[in-house]
Amino acid sequence: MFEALSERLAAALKKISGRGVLRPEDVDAGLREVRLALLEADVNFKVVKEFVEKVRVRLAGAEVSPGLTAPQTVIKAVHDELVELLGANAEGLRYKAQPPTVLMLIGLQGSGKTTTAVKLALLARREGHRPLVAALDLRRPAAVDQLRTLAEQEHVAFHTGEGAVETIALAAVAEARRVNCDVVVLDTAGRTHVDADLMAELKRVKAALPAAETLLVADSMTGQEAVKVGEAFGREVGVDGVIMTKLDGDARGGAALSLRVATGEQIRFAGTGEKPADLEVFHAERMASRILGMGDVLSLIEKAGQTVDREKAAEVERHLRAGQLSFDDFLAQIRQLRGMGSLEGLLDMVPGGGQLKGQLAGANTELEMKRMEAIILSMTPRERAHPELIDGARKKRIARGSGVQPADINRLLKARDAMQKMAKQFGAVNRRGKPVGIPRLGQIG
Ligand SMILES: Nc1nc2c(ncn2[C@@H]2O[C@H](COP(=O)(O)OP(=O)(O)OP(=O)(O)O)[C@@H](O)[C@H]2O)c(=O)[nH]1
Ligand SMILES: [Mg+2]
Repeated sequence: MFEALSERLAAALKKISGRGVLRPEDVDAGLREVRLALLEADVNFKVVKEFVEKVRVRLAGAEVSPGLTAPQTVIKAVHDELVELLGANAEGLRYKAQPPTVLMLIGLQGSGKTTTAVKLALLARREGHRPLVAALDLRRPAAVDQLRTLAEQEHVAFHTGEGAVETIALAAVAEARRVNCDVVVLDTAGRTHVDADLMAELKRVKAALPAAETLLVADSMTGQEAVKVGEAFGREVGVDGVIMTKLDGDARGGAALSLRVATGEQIRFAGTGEKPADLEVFHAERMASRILGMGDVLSLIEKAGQTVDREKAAEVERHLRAGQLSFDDFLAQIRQLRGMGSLEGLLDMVPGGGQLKGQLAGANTELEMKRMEAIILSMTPRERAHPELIDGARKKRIARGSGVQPADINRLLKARDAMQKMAKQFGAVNRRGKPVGIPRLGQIG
């Protein structure tokens, strides 16, 4: 999730010079790139402006933090500001002391309200509560059936009715009391655009149930519209929190920032798939790290300092830059990564790592690393130094030697190519003709 924005910011920030002093022109250059990256990620332009100014204030007169390079200092400031903007505290469902807890889901058509209603019901049940979902989307009979079917599949209590939506909402609460349910999730109708009729309907429901919490469900693919949508629902109906859906897709990330600013409310949950279990409490820290694609830069620096063999790292780096990544280098990288913890956790912390992680998705990465190591150890020194020598016959021999399939060898060759390609991108030379100073595994610390 958020890969597009994170890759973009990673590219942007590496253009800042790596000098030890944070000069105003470095800050300007960095912030210009941050602004462009955010705009391209579809963050609303007003939000971008505000955000960039806040980072500028944060950086005004700041010195390069001890142990960090200038770009890392800017990254840290952007990261800290993101966390602050997104809201530092992750919070799950707020249950009412006096049941039932009523949650009203509102949002545009197709944003994910119906799916999320069932997801929230299951979350409540996991937390020991008894949920009921109610269909208030009466314009489309199919909408009622959709919720009914999902509820039945998950054995969640369901209610609907006919007539005025606010009457049905009240009846749903009464029904919940009758069947001893203490959480009621109201699924409302959506429209393709912010629409006066819909707003009036939602207001009536809300007036009938003053104790309900209103959660705006928003598709994370929503672009510049996000602020308009957030402001309209906030102003007309009132919003107590936001749920971002479809964060498993290639969401560009902008909507989370825009909605947070537009509604003034926290992003509370993240939908991460179509299945009823795919809902997570939203974590600002985690999200900010992902947006940056640098992950938690500081903890990476800490970890790297403890385990990196600097000389070997420098050599790998030289080879990467020259476009000659050998399998000896690759082996050193793998071993270094393994010494530092889980590969996936680490990839989150490395610029561009999201890309690699995508390619590894679903794999058992620990096992995969061991397998890679075995394969490399079955290569001759010449093959390690010159991977281009590895033809079909050699692949077969290496596969036999390491007890894997030739397809596994191909995967490893591809992984090396991907790493090499990434390194070439990051190793590019900046405008002033100096190598770009981005944090790399071998360099930081
Ligand atoms: N991948 C993914 N798909 C999701 C997620 N949430 C919802 N969807 C899908 O998005 C589509 C629309 O979801 P609904 O729950 O029907 O949306 P809605 O807001 O109820 O739509 P209307 O009732 O038409 O206003 C469905 O195909 C869902 O499966 C999510 O977090 N990830
Ligand atoms: Mg629906």
